[in-house]
Amino acid sequence: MEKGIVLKSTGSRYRILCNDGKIIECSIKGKLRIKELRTTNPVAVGDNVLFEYDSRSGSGVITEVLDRTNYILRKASNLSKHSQIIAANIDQVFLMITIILPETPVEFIDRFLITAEAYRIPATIIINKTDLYGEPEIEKMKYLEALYGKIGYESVRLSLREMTGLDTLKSRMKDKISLVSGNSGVGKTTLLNAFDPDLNLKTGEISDYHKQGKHITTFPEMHRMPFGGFVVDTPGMKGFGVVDMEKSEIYHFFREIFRISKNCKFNNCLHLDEPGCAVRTAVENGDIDFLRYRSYLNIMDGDDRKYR
Ligand SMILES: Nc1nc2c(ncn2[C@@H]2O[C@H](COP(=O)(O)OP(=O)(O)OP(=O)(O)O)[C@@H](O)[C@H]2O)c(=O)[nH]1
Ligand SMILES: [Mg+2]
Ligand SMILES: [Zn+2]
Repeated sequence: MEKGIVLKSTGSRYRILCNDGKIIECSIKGKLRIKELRTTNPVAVGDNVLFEYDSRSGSGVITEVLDRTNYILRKASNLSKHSQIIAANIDQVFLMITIILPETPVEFIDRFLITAEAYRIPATIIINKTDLYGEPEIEKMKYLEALYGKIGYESVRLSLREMTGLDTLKSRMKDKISLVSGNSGVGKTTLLNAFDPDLNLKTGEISDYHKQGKHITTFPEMHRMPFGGFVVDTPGMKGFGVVDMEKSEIYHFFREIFRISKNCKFNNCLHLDEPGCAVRTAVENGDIDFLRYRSYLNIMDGDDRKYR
């Protein structure tokens, strides 16, 4: 029996990094099932697994998934009760955004941040492609930095064209397991290639017509970094699903809304139109940013099935 960590999972095949540095392709034992979780992939990137190595074929069979410290899920599809595990055992998450080419919507940022909050995983925002920004984009970048800074999320400016901001990220990612998420085309895979040019991963072009990425990366994949630690590159998601969240608890994951909600008149206040709602008052006088409140309303308004 050998132990290793899952670098990549594509349906039925798994790439495992062993303790001794070897990389072994594995399949999975027929009966392997993870407790009560109903997921489409019982083994995910970042999982620590035990496997049996077959020296004749040079491949292995995973027999056990060791306990996870955490995992990030996403709905397999809108109607499905099943979820897909994006990654497990993650120390921290980075949301890469861009002001233009493509533009990351604020609601996308908020959906991501509340998901990280729900999983209690520290989150940092990376603002990439700063080389493309003129005056209006810089204004918007500063606005977002101030908005999220006030709530308690740090932002790091990055340009992978000019190679600025890389050292800050390296020092934060060193010796940790980090996940990089963000919409298609923001530059997640380009960042991995900048960290380690030997990776030579496939990156995309931004189509001028849609000003969007083209979903180049199709599976989450974990890469070992030359400076120590691992980074998980993920496919650009159109919308980061908010799973396993009751409507009545969504506001718990908007940090500043949760803080102020303690002053609401009713303790079951959902901050929609209840009398004596301290959250609405705070939105009106600018203590809570309207964009954040709008994200909250949109998420509350969303398809119920997303929330369980
Ligand atoms: N100008 C500029 N272009 C960049 C920068 N970073 C990445 N790009 C370009 O943006 C495009 C998309 O980059 P990718 O790394 O493929 O984006 P991704 O986030 O991995 O996209 P998906 O895999 O589809 O989710 C590529 O053409 C990169 O060269 C940057 O800092 N400045
Ligand atoms: Mg990519
Ligand atoms: Zn309220």
